[in-house]
Amino acid sequence: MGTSLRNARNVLVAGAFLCTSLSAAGFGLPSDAATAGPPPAGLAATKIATQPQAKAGTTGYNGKKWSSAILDLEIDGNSLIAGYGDWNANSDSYGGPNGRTGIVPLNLSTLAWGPITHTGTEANSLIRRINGHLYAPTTDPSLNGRGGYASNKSGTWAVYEPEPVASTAIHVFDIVGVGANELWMFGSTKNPADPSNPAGQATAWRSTDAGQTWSVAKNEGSTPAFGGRGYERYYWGAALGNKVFTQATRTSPATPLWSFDSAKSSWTSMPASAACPGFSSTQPNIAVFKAEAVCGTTATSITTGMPVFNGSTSRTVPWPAGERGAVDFYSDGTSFYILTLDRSGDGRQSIYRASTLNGSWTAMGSLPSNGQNYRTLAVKGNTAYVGTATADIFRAPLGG
Ligand SMILES: [Ca+2]
Ligand SMILES: [Ca+2]
Repeated sequence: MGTSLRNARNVLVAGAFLCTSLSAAGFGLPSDAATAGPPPAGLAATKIATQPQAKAGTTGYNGKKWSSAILDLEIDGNSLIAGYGDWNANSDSYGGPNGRTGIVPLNLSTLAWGPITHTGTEANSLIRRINGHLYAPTTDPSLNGRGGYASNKSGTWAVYEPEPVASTAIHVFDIVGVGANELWMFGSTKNPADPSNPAGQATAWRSTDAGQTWSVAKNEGSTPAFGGRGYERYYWGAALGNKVFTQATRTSPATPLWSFDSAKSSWTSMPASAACPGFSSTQPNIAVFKAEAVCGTTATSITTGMPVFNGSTSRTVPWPAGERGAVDFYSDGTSFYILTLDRSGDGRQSIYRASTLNGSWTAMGSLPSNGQNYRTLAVKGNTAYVGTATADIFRAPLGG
């Protein structure tokens, strides 16, 4: 229910827009048009479903109009799970006993939506796969929910609200796993030294027994409370090998990038510049692929390529020729996929695949032009699923 500064997913590509406007204004940056060339061949994409609870939001909810965007997608067996909700519009804080946001599996054979498991949050903005199961943190617990996560780790979907997370979390933005038994959550809590502050300190929680018990692993906030009070948060975590990385946003004085070594059970501070450019930004859209973290970021460097962090240093992987950014990433462990921003504003978004993050991309194809509406993708085998800003799910065969 805490106020959110902005929905991070919506600003992933802000830097790309900046580059375009600078180019147009004659600042000497390379023109997109000069290298764009033709877009990839069209995919045979079809709309297979509309997420009903996400779509219903457009009609207003106790006077609140909220976004219908699909925020994230994952696949579990024959079920597609779509994250949705609007934690800026506080979409579930003012409603019935169970709210409207939840986990609703889409059967990929029958294309029927299954029952809803209410998650007690205004949005599920992220769905992670950890040790073969899906986890969705309670991004912004509603009046009917508490801090924690939804998961199908038991075989069926359920909501887990463990202490001390449940009664203290204002936000839970991310959840990651290390090895077989270690889980982490990242978000924010009130600062005991400043109780009037709606969310005074970034907080990370750790479990070493597969989620049975939890404790605070780190928290930090501004001293005294920063002008952006309420926005001191860990928006993301990334697990690379035995190490977990996170960095708080809007702390003053600024706090470092942190690395926790699970083998040594100790924290090490690192300069923010060691990670991806913009890694500290309000962007939890981080995908791990082959022991590197790919960072969705608002930094202007996204105009030159995809920031990748290996735990020590960062590098930039060039976008496919003619492309200027991505709105989402997806890793199936073997291949890494990107869903691009449209090409120079022509409304043409495409899917590319890489097996190694070295700038060599295979064009899977472009989606039907629909005004920059595609937001997130997941891939199963050679089939892509794409969620839109208007609650729709598209399916596109990718070929071989
Ligand atoms: Ca995603
Ligand atoms: Ca909210």
